[in-house]
Amino acid sequence: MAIVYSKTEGLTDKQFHYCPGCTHGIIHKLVGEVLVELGVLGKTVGVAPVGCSVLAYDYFNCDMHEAAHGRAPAVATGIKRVLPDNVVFTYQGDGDLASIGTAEIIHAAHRGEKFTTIFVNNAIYGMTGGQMAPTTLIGQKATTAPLGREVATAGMPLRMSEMLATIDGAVFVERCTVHNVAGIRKTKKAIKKAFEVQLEGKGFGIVEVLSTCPTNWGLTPVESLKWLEENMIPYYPLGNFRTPEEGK
Ligand SMILES: Cc1ncc(C[n+]2csc(CCOP(=O)(O)OP(=O)(O)O)c2C)c(N)n1
Ligand code: SF4
Repeated sequence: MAIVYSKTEGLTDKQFHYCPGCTHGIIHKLVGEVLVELGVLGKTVGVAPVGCSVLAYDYFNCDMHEAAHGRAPAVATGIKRVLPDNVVFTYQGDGDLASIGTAEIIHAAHRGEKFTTIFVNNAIYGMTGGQMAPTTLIGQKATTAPLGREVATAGMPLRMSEMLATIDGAVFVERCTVHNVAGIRKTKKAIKKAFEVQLEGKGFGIVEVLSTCPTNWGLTPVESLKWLEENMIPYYPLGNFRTPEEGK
């Protein structure tokens, strides 16, 4: 029988540990496919975060480095500066990137470090059991906000892409979603573009991907996709915030 689909060589054969309906796996697949299509898998170094994707070093079929929570951009800076001909990326959740690692990501962008960040925003701390993240929506329940996030005490959810797009060194900034097929296709295009920007030596690039966490949202996989579409996208609008053509 003809093979019509096979797993990308950009991923190892290791079975994902992600919960059913979690879209981390889709995002992994897209990154793996892009690295293969760009022909850079053999010279790529990824930096894994702390969060549910802490084991990303087992899944991507390239060299990988682990970083302490939030510090992936600092680690990636060191790797890229020492190995400028290699392709370097970080893969980070919203707790990792938008909370403990806020300074690292902002200053890596500010310095115009020439690596790529895949930012997985699921509006919650997944790995540690559903605590509120800076990205948690108003009214969204979390273990540390059992009645839902309140503006008075927790402020408004942080829009990282919009903020990073104000920084001159961040030459490519786009927000995407993987809750449906059209969104998955656009996300792949954005990831590819972000890596191309790195290959052209233009500066820092980031793709924010809106992602599900059925386990901590307390929803089924299908309900989670709907919840993302109906609740996350209105607050986190999709689109490109910066391209090299516009930036400088
Ligand atoms: C220095 C440090 N502080 C806190 C933690 C605990 N911790 C591990 S993962 C995590 C949050 C992960 O959430 P996120 O980055 O959104 O990723 P997700 O699990 O949702 O994919 C926290 C607070 C840690 N490991 N190290
Ligand atoms: S806890 Fe949430 S983010 Fe983590 S693997 Fe499960 S569904 Fe995915």
